[in-house]
Parts: sequence; C-alpha cells; structure tokens
Amino acid sequence: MRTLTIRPLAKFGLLAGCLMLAGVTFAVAQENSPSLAQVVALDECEPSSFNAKLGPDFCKNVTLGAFTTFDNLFAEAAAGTPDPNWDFEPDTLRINQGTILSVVDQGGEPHTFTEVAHFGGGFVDGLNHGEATVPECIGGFSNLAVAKTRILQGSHIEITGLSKGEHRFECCIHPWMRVTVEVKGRGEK
Ligand SMILES: [Cu+2]
Repeated sequence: MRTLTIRPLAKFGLLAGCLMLAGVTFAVAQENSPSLAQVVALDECEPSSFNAKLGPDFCKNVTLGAFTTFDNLFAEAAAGTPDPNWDFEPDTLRINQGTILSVVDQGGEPHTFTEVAHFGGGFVDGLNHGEATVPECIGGFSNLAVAKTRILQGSHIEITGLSKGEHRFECCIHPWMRVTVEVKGRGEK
C-alpha cells in the first residue's frame, strides 16, 4: 500500500521538475532570441526600357509611374549624380550582436547586398562613374559568391552572425546603394 501512494507522488514531483526546467529554458531562449533589423532596397526601373535591354521580367512594374528609364539611369550615373531613388534604406544601422539583418527588395529589379571591405564600383562599368570594381563584386553573377548575395524583386535575404564592429554592404549592380552596419558587442551601449 505504501509504495503505491509514494510512486504517483514521486512521478508528479519529477514531472513538475521537468516542467519547471522547461519553463526556465524557454525564458532564457526568449531573452536571447535575436531581434530583427530591416533594410529595404528600392528602385524605380521603367519596365519597357529595362526589359528591352535585359530581357522580359527583369524589371517588374511596381513603382506606379515613378519611373527612370534604362538610358537615364546610365546617364545619371555617368554624370556623377546617380539616381537617389535606387537606394537602401536606412543608410546606416546600429544593431546588437546577434540581431538578424533582413534585407527586402521592394523595387522592380534585382539587387545585391554584398559585404565589401571598402566601398567602390560594382560589376557594371557604365554605372561605376570611373570607380574600379571592388574585389567582392568581380565577375558579377557568374561569380557564385556574388550571386549568393542577390535579392530578387519581392524577396528578402537574411544576414546573420555579423561580428562586432563595422560592416559595409553595397549593391554590386548599383554601387551607390550602400549601407554601413555597426554591430555592438553584447552589453555594449
Ligand atoms: Cu542595386
């Protein structure tokens, strides 16, 4: 009789212990779960002129008439006044280590979000305004390392595991699209 009454109690105690442990683990996981910081890629590509040069569906019609034609984009870049509506927003970010950077392309055409040691030219000479292609962009999409940083229209990529310190990202197509990310160490203000 005795053993019968003790057993269920012991079982209950064990179960309660497990639940408490699970609760603690959950709370810790919540506290450490990385937050999310968003960067938006924007452009105003004009579909008919872009697609005539680059193929169907390269530029999707998303900007409701706020368009820059293919030739104008190159003319503006050549003049040293690249179109400001091809842009990553925000331009600078300060995030905690562990924060996930989510980069979403809300423009009409593809971009890249490529980490570079130093800002410079991309892989399309006509958009570089004389700046040399940075090593990280060389080869364009035929370079797998560059292709992996591509963001297609309406999609996003997530950058994780950024080390403490300053990181620079640019678009390898439109090299004036630049973002500086400062990653703070844990507990740093
Ligand atoms: Cu771009």
